[in-house]
Amino acid sequence: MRLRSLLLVFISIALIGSLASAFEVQFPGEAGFYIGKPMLYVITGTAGDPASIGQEGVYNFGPSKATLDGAEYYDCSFTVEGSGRAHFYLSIDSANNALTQKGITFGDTELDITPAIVTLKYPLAIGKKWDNKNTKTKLVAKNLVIPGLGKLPGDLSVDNVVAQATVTSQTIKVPAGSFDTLLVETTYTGSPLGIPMTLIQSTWMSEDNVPVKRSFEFTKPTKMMIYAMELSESNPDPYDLNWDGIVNVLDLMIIAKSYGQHIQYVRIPNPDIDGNGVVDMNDMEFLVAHFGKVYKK
Ligand SMILES: [Ca+2]
Ligand SMILES: [Ca+2]
Repeated sequence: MRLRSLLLVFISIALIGSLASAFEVQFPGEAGFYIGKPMLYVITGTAGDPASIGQEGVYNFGPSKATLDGAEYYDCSFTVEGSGRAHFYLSIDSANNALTQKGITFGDTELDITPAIVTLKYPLAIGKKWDNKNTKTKLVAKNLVIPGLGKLPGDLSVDNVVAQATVTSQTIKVPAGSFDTLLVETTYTGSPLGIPMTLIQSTWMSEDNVPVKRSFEFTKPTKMMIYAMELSESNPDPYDLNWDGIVNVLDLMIIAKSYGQHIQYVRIPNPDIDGNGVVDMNDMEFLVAHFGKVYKK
């Protein structure tokens, strides 16, 4: 009897696990990266000013572009008022269903990766892995701060940087709500100046292709968080669901598409405007009441 109930518990856990994680993120095309639509994140970890923890910043994927080594990249930025801006140079590779990263700048520090590295390879699904072992990847860092060594005086060049990514699933709670996510963990290893170094970049992707949480940390030679941030609002405006600056029929279509659905985890855009857990007439009425409203971008 005891065994049977134990068995039941295990079966239920297995079922819950499979239900919670039964999604894949397909390559969403250019439109699926929310280009130029501001997303709010709260800083939860930093190697910089500890006072910035708890501060909110705005992340933008583009829309402006930068040319690096003769190729165009979206200039994606994370801006915290009063304490500067970090840039991520990303490219949507439609031919290979991937998102690639060319470089990062934060403060004085500049990182350049040649060739650009694949950070997300679609479709994203549990158990998926990829790496850059077939390419010789070089990282050049200017004004890099290494834990235990301080700020390096010249450029630091690291040959044969190995990046290995794995995808698992996780349900997480961030200020924007509870999300069912796919966790993409990329481990970077290399030996600058003969010192073995490991960096782990983690991105928790929602089923709507939104990074709900991100972190970047050294695990070798010492453990040090470079940055960590979490999505702080699921929708900057609850009625302008697609963030194009106006409440209109396109937003209504988002509700219509998921009408009647029960929303267990937060969706982006979130059709459950009133947050009662189901996409229903209330949400329609809220949206209709704000129909035609124009928002400043
Ligand atoms: Ca809209
Ligand atoms: Ca609702």
